[in-house]
Amino acid sequence: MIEAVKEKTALNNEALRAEFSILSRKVNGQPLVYLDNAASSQKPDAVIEAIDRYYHNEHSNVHRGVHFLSQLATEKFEAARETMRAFVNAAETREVIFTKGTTDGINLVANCMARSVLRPGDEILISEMEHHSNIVPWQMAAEQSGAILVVVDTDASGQLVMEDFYAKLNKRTKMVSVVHISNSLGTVNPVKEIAKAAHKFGAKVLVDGAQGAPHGHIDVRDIDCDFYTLSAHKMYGPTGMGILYGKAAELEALPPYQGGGEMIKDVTFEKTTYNELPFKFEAGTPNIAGAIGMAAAADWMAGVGHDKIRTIEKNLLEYATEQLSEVEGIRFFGTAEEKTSVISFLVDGTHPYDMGAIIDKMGVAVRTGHHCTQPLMAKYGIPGTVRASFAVYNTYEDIDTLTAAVKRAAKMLK
Ligand code: C6P
Repeated sequence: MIEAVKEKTALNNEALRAEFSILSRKVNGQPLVYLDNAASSQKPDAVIEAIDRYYHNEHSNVHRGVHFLSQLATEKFEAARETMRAFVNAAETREVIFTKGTTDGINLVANCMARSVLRPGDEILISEMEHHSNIVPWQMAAEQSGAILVVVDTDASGQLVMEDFYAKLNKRTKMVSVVHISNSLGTVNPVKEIAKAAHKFGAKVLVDGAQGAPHGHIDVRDIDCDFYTLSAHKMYGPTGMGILYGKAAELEALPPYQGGGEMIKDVTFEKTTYNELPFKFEAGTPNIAGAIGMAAAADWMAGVGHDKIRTIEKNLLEYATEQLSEVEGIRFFGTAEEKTSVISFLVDGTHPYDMGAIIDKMGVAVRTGHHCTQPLMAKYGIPGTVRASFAVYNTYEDIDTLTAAVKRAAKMLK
């Protein structure tokens, strides 16, 4: 029966898989089965080549020189901003701030809000399933401003309890910051509904899109969020790079984050005037190669097609759920109706670290532990999970290898 499912839904991803050179290497003497994509995906040749081309042929500092290479680098850098604008469907390129990644983007907003908007007694609403990157910056902002952190419940299947969200939303709520897709559970949150409700109370909305971006079809205008953050390295791009999208009016209203070159218009010892968007939030020489690599990744995803990416991931998730269900004593965490290609599980009588270490010897890379969501793990009363996460280049055979490895490891550990 399982074979029939496989036959009916051929993935047709052999050609695009061949664009990822790293996937043909061996690990511990075994062919690599890379299922740690939610932590960081691998990079297609097109992305690596774009970065290589930039450093070999096009490098100089941006926005600073009249010479040829500086202008070329600036052109490429600003073209990358336009590519990312289109990727998230922002209205204007000045709404796209280059950052080091999701963590950096959330820290920017939290820090700037703490210094401007937040007052003692104001409330910041987050959820139980947040990554530490969407908890700690808000705790710091609360400490600094006297605001209060309020947390929305998650139910046993890993879905937000919307009644609890509506009950906790009120006129003191100044910020609602929620994850688009949970990294530990795969749950897709109803961010459009959340934004609509939050705006009725005048609250601002940030969506942590670290796990949203890899699946494509991001539309910040449709969600109507005030801020959206993402990391390039989870969407086939380079590490240390990402964007913060912000509505122009919201970004204008915030004070600058860091001071330095690029973010200023005019400096005297008495007073500095700040640059316009997006440069107001981009102090110092930026990660030019990172921006070019990130745009190459967005272009690559567009070339594959966001629909195709989602279809492949959905088939992989269905097949993996079916296969892993056959493992004796397996428990899944995150069974929401709306979920992406992440499977978190534990096998009775085994510790996730031992499971991860043993299957690594069989060439299978998964993530084990709390996945930077310790409060969520505490809620479930577990130390962590084994997490397999799928990308567009994974195959049914990868899942067969994972399932066999988990069964073998479970036998060894019990
Ligand atoms: N999650 C994971 O294995 P950075 O490190 O800034 O690129 O992304 C942080 C981050 C924020 N929010 C969510 C939902 C995330 O999943 C992550 C990164 C990785 O799940 C590393 S902990």
